[in-house]
Amino acid sequence: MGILNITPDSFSDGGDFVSIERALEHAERMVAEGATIIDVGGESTRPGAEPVAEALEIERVVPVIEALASRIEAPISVDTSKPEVMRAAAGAGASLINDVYALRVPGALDVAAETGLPVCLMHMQGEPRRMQQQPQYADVVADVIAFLAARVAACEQVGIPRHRLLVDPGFGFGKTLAHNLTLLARLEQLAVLELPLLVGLSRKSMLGALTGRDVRGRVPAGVAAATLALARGAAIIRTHDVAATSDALRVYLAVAAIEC
Ligand code: YH5
Repeated sequence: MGILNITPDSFSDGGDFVSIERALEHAERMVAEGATIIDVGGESTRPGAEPVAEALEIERVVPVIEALASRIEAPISVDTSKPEVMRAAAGAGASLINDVYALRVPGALDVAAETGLPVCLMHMQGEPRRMQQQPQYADVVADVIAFLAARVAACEQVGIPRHRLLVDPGFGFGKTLAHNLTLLARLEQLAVLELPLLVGLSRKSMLGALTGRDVRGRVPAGVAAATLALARGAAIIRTHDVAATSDALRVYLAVAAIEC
């Protein structure tokens, strides 16, 4: 899963012709590099990031999803927590809802059910502005599993069947370095949920903490982390760095295919 962020840079706020064209080119490059899903996001959920208004988020993501849906074969996912963005994205051609709030925003469960789309439910403790202040768990793996199981049950209650769900432990979302490492080491235990596992590790601060590198220098660490996640049962890797990750995954899968 290649990440396509439609968030403001120094030249534009997203939504204008130039930023749509740039987004399409980036998505097409990621597909050429091996991405089989493109994850389109219009709101930053990095620690400390400010929320974005609903209308602005729709303005950013809908034109890109519409254009991509007609230009690429790969399914398009929408990284959003807002019900109206989910609805608009589904109308524009999105095939998957990727929600870091796991449909906890009021109205999101019902809208997600109405779209009929598959949903990735991610674990997060707290909310992006403050989640890294004091993350605390009794047992991070058990707590994440219990949370995800409860969200799966909430989905089933509103008519989203299990076969439409994926789960994600939410690396970096309300977790210390020790919590993130424990989750990666024990990722196999999430198999009790019996759902496909999506993980996002690329460029995250846990990689910076381990290597001392800034965001641009974290590709090798992210590739190592992605490979470890795959070995422990991940089905989908969400990454900014598609070419490098896809090479590593090919090596891993070729070795995993050998009968021992
Ligand atoms: C995820 O893990 N993450 S947005 C901070 C960084 C780098 C990257 C520099 N959406 C996930 O990618 N959706 C995001 O530090 C996600 N799983 C799913 N399913 C955060 C992000 C990032 C944050």
